[in-house]
Amino acid sequence: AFLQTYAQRATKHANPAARHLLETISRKQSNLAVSVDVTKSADFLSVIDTVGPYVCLIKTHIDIIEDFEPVLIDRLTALSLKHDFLIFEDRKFADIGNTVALQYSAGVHKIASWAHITNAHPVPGPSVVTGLASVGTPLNRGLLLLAEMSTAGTLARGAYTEDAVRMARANPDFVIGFIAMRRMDGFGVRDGEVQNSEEDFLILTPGVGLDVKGDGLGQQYRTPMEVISQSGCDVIIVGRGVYGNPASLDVDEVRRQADRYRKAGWDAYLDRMKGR
Ligand code: UP6
Repeated sequence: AFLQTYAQRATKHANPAARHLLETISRKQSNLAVSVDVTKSADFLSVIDTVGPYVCLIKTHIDIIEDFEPVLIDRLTALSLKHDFLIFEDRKFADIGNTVALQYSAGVHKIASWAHITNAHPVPGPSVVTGLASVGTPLNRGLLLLAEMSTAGTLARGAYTEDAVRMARANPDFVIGFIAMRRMDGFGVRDGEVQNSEEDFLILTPGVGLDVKGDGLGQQYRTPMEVISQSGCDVIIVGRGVYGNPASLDVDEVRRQADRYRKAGWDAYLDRMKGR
């Protein structure tokens, strides 16, 4: 799939959220997702309104907002319509099926009601997908499994990564892809098994930065060229690379960085497609 254009993949994808994301990437010429890891509602909305024109997707950690009120979700949704991006709540569910279904649908945040995409750790086994699918499928949502992580010393590797891909393959209607550092094509295919050639998992990749290699807390950064062109990933997820560390809310600078990462991500995609 990674040698087809985003637009070609959009026409074939069975999941509505995946199709919507691929169409948005293609329309906006942006494979950039900005991860808005700030703790005040006003800063959250300001960063999103600034980077909105440059992104296909906004990634949230809604549970870090200190002054959360339900109206924040109305504002976020309004910005997603204004700027034409999808919303990915990076919840990293990791409990039994019944509990994740409740965490996804209920509580203060009611994630399933507004996030087009969320994600889960495969650690509980297939029931984490079944539990989330019971809530998300009727709402046309999509799930990513964390097959790998960007952190130094991650345990998500080897047989764990292979099993994550098998879990996805067993639920292709709801699982639209992975958080991973490279393409997962051919992963988890046992001897004698044939991989479905129509399979198209999206690879969304954090740990992307143009200026630094790490953050001193285990995060490891690679460039958009390494991630999209060399490793075949589909979407770059950038947080502090766009708004700084500590977060600078200088609107012009945030806009400049969002534009810079959008261009770097798109150039890396054009590089991958070169001569195809
Ligand atoms: N994230 C990672 N690595 C993973 C999975 N998720 O960094 O393997 C998330 C973090 C953070 C964002 O939770 O929200 O991606 C990366 O932010 P940064 O660009 O500021 O490092």
